[in-house]
Amino acid sequence: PHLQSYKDRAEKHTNPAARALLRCMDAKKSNLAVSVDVTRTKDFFDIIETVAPYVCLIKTHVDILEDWEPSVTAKLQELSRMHDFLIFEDRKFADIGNTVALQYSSGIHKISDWAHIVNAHPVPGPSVITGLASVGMKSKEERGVLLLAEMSTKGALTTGSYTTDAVRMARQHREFIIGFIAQRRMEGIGASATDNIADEDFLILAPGVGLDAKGDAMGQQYRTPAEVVTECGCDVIIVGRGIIGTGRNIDAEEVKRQAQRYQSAGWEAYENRVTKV
Ligand code: UP6
Repeated sequence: PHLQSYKDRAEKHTNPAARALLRCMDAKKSNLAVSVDVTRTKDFFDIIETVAPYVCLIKTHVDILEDWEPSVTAKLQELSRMHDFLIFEDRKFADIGNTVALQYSSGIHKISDWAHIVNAHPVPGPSVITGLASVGMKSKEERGVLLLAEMSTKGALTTGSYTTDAVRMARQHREFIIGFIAQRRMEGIGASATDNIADEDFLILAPGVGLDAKGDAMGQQYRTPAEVVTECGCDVIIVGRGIIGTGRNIDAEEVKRQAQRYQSAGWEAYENRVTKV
């Protein structure tokens, strides 16, 4: 599917959240997700309002907001409708089915109420999917889950049979698992002769993307949009500090400039991929 256009894939995908994301990517000519990793709500919204025209997806870690209040997610949903982007809460669920169902639906954040997409570590086995599906598949809204098949960090344990088994798990739940956090394409991995892989379309969202730095002091590793999208076939580039910077003060002009720069680089990398054949 990585040689097909986002538009064609949007028409064929069976999950509503995946369809909505692919449609938005095509409409806005953007495969850029911005990771808004800041601790103050004001900065959070300043960044989102600045980058909104350039993104298909806003990735959040709402649990790092020091002054979070229920109105934050209401406002986030409003911005998502106004500026046409989806919301991905990077919660990385990793517990037994019953617990993840509660973490997804309840607590102060009530993630399933507002996040189109969430993610989960496959480490507990298929029950993590059953747990999340018991909430997400009941929702009237568009909901989908990504499994973390690979991580971007140095020394990550997400390799070999772990990754293969993650893909096998996803293949059993294609109505709800829309793809992976990974560094390359995953279709067909670990498939048996009886699996119908011809129409498999997993969205690949890749973190660890940067144009200027190769990594940080805490194990993060960066690749360029061209490496990630053109060479490795990933669909969405996830960029945090490359766009929002590392300083305590947010420079809106610079954030805007970087968002435009990554949007162009990501889209050019995609065009180079789909026209390569
Ligand atoms: N993230 C990774 N690597 C993974 C999974 N998730 O970096 O394998 C997330 C981080 C962060 C963002 O939690 O929110 O993607 C990357 O931020 P950065 O671009 O500032 O490094």
